Amino acid sequence: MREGSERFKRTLEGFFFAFVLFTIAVAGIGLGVRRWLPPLASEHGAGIDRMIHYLLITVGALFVLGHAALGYFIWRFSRQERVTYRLASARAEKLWSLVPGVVMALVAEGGVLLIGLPIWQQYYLRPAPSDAVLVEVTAEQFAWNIRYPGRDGRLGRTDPRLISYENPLGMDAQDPASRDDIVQLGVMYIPVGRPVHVRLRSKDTLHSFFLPHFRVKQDAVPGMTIDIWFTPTQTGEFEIACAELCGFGHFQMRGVLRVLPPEEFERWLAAQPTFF
Ligand SMILES: [Cu+2]
Repeated sequence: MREGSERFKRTLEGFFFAFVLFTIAVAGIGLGVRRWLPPLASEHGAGIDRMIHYLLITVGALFVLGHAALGYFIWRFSRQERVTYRLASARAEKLWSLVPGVVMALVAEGGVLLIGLPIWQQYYLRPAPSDAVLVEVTAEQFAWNIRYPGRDGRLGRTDPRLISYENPLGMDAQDPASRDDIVQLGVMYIPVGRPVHVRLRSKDTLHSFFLPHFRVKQDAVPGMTIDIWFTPTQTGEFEIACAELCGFGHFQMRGVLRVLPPEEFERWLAAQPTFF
């Protein structure tokens, strides 16, 4: 009698413990899906969110299932009087090795191929539309230099040898295309609803241009110009973050992104002084 109630108590404890862990896992997945990402403010970002949510839910479910199976085995076989073992047949062993592996590959990789590839194609493999707003973003320790091409729509020539305290981007004053270029430090203005074409560069080391609300994250690599584009869907003020540990001041490498209604953006742009 006494042994029976002891066993019952232990079983109850086991179930309680399993219930707590199960709740933490499921609540974690649920919270991740609903609260993890900041509110979405770009067009292609919906697809990226779909991909992240799909992976979080399916891989989360596999995680919970795997632990439920593990818990079951511990519960089931810890109740035996003696320690014994039973060899599985070669066939069962192969089957149980192969099937879960194939299922996991299908779930994870299948999702990446079906959901992820079209977004990848949309985000990276299409050139920016010709009506996109062109903005050059040059990262440096520890700031974001923003340059607009001005009325001619062309960014002027730059040369590292021309870089000085007064001319941080090394812009060439002799190039006519440079004359109307506009340079901002740390604050980037863009219009809502129009594609924005960012030409990303770096002056010194690796940085990563990160717009969390826009699901935009791209490394800036010295010596390379990397083109990305996205379409903002919300007006407001957002954060530009550096997502690459780039030195002692990395933590303060923040910029501000202001997304304005198109007319307001045009008015702002027209009011900016040119660099030269
Ligand atoms: Cu940085």
